[in-house]
Amino acid sequence: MGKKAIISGITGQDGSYLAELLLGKGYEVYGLQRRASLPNTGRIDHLYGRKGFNMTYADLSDSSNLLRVIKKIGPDEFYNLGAQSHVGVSFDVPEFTVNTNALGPLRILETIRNLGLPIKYYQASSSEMFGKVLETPQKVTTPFNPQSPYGLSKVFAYHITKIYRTGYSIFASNGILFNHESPRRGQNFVTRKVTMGLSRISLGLQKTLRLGNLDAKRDWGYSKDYVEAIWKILQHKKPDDFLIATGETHSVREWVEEVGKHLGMKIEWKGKGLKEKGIDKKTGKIVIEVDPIHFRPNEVEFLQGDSSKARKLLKWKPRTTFKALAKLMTEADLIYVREEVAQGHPVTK
Ligand code: NAP
Ligand code: G4F
Repeated sequence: MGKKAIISGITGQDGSYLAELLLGKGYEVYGLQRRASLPNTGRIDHLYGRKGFNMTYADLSDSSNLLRVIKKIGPDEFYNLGAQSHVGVSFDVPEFTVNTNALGPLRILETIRNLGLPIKYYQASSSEMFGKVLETPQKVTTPFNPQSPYGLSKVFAYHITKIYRTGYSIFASNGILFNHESPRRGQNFVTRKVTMGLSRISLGLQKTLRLGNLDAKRDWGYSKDYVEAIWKILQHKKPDDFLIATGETHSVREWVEEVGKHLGMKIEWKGKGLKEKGIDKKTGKIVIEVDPIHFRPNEVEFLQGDSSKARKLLKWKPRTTFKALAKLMTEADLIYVREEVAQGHPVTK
């Protein structure tokens, strides 16, 4: 019989790709779904009915429910991907963010400890923990300097995972993943916001796209490549902490230009600060404007990861470049937007 894995956050970007990966490897997958007033399973609807795929209600804020579910399933592996994952939103809902992202992992680890079962635990740690970076490129050994409630909640989760590993001999590992994107990325993260927005503009369905800090730089990879690393981390012979990144860094501005190219635009920048505009040279139209509503109280300006430890010990490396990522996401969103229009979705001019 195949291994059993629980995935929290299965309805999210990474959870959906990880579920596909594990099912392909013959796992029995148990996804944790939280209650929502509208369907929240769009990314995994295609998996219902597939052999080995199971879903159950659970919430990372509910210890008794986590205990019941983990005890009943008795998994070999627990992938904790569930989180309030939006950095900007974490300034608006800091307590909820900490409850889910910091205390959620503690609740799972306490359950594993109390049950005394040999469950391997994966914690979805984040490059956001490096915050205002103290070293470049960032390594597994680089000190953390978080700048948001989200970043700090993940620092707690990172350390509590290490503490349960060393204190109670639980196989508990951290994957410090740098930004990773895909056509399944939430639409309020900058890469997807740009691929969706510029696709709509190219089809004449929207006039401009309003963004925040255009100069922020990120080390962007592809979610499908990164879930392979997540799986490999729990297959490693001993629990440990790994950093997963491409090693390349690009600005939001470069992402906009690259996406624009795939839509036949040539975006040039005019003006400074809040007055800066991105103009499509081919049409002369303004396609990007700056809106301070998207600025954060504290910003993480720069991230670039050194994943040499994972490349050596896990034999993992990213396969998708920045340019390839922009191409695949833009192509997917052009189709997505056309389908939205065909289905009569409202057009936001
Ligand atoms: P995502 O698309 O936002 O998915 C987050 C998932 O967590 C969703 O399934 C969400 O459920 C679930 N969730 C939220 N609050 C919950 C709660 N209280 N109880 C149970 N489930 C809850 O995020 P992602 O991009 O796939 O990222 C996966 C994990 O990796 C997250 O922990 C994130 O913080 C971390 N991470 C992501 C990146 C990245 O660049 N993507 C980088 C580093 C680390 P709903 O669908 O119902 O909202
Ligand atoms: O796409 P973002 O919202 O991602 P951010 O803040 O880097 O967080 C993501 O990556 C983390 C790993 O480092 C994860 F842990 C976290 O869960 C999440 O997946 O913003 C990227 C950059 C930021 O500097 C932001 O200020 O883009 C800048 N930005 C500029 N305009 C914008 C916008 N971000 C968003 N969301 N929306 C904008 O309009």
